[in-house]
Amino acid sequence: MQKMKRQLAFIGIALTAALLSSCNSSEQKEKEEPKQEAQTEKKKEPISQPLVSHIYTADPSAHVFNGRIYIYPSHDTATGTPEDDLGSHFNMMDYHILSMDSVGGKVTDHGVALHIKDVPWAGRQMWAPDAAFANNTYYLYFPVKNKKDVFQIGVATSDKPEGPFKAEKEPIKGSYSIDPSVFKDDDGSFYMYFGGIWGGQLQRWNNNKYDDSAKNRKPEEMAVQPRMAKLSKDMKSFAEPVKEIQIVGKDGKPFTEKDNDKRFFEASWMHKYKGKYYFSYSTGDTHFINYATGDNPYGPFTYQGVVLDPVDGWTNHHSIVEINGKWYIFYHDVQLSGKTHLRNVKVTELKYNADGSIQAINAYK
Ligand code: FUB
Repeated sequence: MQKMKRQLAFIGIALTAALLSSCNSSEQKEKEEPKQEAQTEKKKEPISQPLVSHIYTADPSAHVFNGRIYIYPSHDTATGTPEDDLGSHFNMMDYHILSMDSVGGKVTDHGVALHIKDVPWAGRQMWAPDAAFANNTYYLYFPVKNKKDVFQIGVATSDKPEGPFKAEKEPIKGSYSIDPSVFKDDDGSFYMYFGGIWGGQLQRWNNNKYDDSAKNRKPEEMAVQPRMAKLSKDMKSFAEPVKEIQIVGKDGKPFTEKDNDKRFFEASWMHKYKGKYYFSYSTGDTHFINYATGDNPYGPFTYQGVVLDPVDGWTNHHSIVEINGKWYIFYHDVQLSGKTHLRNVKVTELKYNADGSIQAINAYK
């Protein structure tokens, strides 16, 4: 009898505890819901809208050719490739060139400019391209994995800025990794800046030699630096061996991997402002676009600060260009899809301070 009473008392306690805990969790829920509402109310407003919404576009490299603005973006598509740290979900297969007569003007999509099936050496993943004009020809530079799954950089030509482009049969000799960006200096020389770590494979290239087994750098190790080479007059080959660029802090020292809010990750871009060379890049896993300045195209480049704060989506990639006396940054976020591999390109004005420093941009109000 005594035992039964004890059992009944235990059951009573257990039931009361269960009831209380269910009350607590529904209270908890109630507490969480308004919090979510408050977050929705404070939803951040983008400072600019996608340039096109009928296709997903990313990594915009902008240029002014013949007085018109041309944008050379990646063309994101939903291929269902599972997401991983190597960026396999960025499984793009072609390029579409966009153009407009002014910032804010109507944007034209010129259709497929180059498809992976027309690049004889390509395997998969057409990533961020760039373009240049020389020799009365438009050159499209693009990274794609070769048939051994190693990224290299290809070149294709056209007599029109919007293409269609015809790819060379082989990648640029000595090229590797991703995100080519081609800069024309005032003396007419062209330089290509490139590279990207992790899925971009730059950590596997040391002294221009490929080592498949090379791992991502450890926090205390020196950060991997971007690469560059002068282009030959034919614009289809390097005029010199690929060089490593030095990005250094104000103390003159290169960054270590743990300085990942400052060190180079991918998305090189070079522009010149008042005689100085501005090398800008993405910090990848910390999502900033940063910049460093130097006195010549080879560097070293001294870290200066942030150009663009993290945008919605994992990647951050940009180009900086002067149009009719004003400077603009072309960039992307994921406003249309909310998905990291389905991005949309945008543009906003970029301003300098009197000392030549760039006013950091936050893409949301
Ligand atoms: O678009 C694929 C890759 O994502 C680019 O090459 C990187 O810069 C990053 O934006």
